[in-house]
Amino acid sequence: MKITQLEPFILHAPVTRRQIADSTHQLTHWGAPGVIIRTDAGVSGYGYTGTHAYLPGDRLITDCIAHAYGPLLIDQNPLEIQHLWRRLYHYPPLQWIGRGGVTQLALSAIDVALWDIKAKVAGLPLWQLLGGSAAKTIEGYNTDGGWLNWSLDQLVDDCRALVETHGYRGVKIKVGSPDPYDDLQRIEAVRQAIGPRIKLMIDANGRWDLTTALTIGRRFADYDIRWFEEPIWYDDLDGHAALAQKLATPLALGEQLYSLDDFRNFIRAGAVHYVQPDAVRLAGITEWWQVADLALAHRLPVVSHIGDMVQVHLHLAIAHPACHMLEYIPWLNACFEEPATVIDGDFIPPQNPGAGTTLTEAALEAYDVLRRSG
Ligand code: 0YR
Ligand code: MG
Repeated sequence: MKITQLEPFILHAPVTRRQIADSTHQLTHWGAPGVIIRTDAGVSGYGYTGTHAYLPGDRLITDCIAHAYGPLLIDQNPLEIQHLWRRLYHYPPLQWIGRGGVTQLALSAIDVALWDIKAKVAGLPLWQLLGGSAAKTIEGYNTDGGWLNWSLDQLVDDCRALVETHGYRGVKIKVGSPDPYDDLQRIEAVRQAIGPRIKLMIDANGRWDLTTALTIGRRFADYDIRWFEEPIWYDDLDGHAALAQKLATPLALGEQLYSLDDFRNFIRAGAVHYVQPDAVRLAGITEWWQVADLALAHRLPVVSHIGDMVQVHLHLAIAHPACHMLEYIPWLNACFEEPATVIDGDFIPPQNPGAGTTLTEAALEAYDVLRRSG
């Protein structure tokens, strides 16, 4: 079996409600720059990464896929993923400019497409190819009701509806307001609205400095916060280790870490409790699995960040023993042949062969800005 062609795409799909914001980002669309890898066997793999739909940046990613990695992939056997991954990851002229950022996101999309091909050739959903079982429950927690640009009333109404109407047993809300006491007020109101049994997570998206995170973080214990996510600048290992020591609330991070080595350093320093690798920010499923094994060896739970808007990570969560819970944000739902689905707070195991990444032709027609811009 041989790779014959790489066909890049860039989806820009609208977020569910006009515009959302966390402490650091504002967006109206979710971006999915990626690639369809075609083979001589008639099977095609779909892979993509996740962005904030900034076209000039997304074009760098698809150019990297098509022009930098593409020539290394043509005529290769797509089933030999570990071999290809090593070759691409360590290809000297790309390693020189890579190991993070654009080149890495490009590699992640390619790796996901290769796993999609492998599972389709096997005729299995990826979770089953990787040894998982549909008998395992993956609890969904929802992050699409807690945006920082919501008014307090809207925030509380959303969180209540997620729990009471949609059956979620966990919600995550954003913090990192200019005045952190506003955040405490929002946390208190949400905790009151959802009651004591629902898991409540908070996410500062790296906004605070160490002093603020320490001072405000001490108050979180009053609201039974399951985890405090990205409290301070992503790379500040010592700062996170200090917070982990001094706060009662567990720390979660990983969505801005790019490598197995980054995760090893944070885990070894005791700077993370909930490990949040993202297969489309790491170098694909291949490196995600390495990180999940590393976390398992330290008996730490893995709760992936979902730059892919869940599709791939649902398969991984079902298959990997360190996973029991997964984030849910529905922004790309309309794009897939089999969109990830939560019923009564739990994910439904996907049935189609592949990694869950196959796009509908209608989605490509409607949202592929690369086609449109030529
Ligand atoms: C929106 N999930 C996150 C989204 C998300 C961000 O900016 O990208 O909130 O990546 O922190 O936990
Ligand atoms: Mg986050």
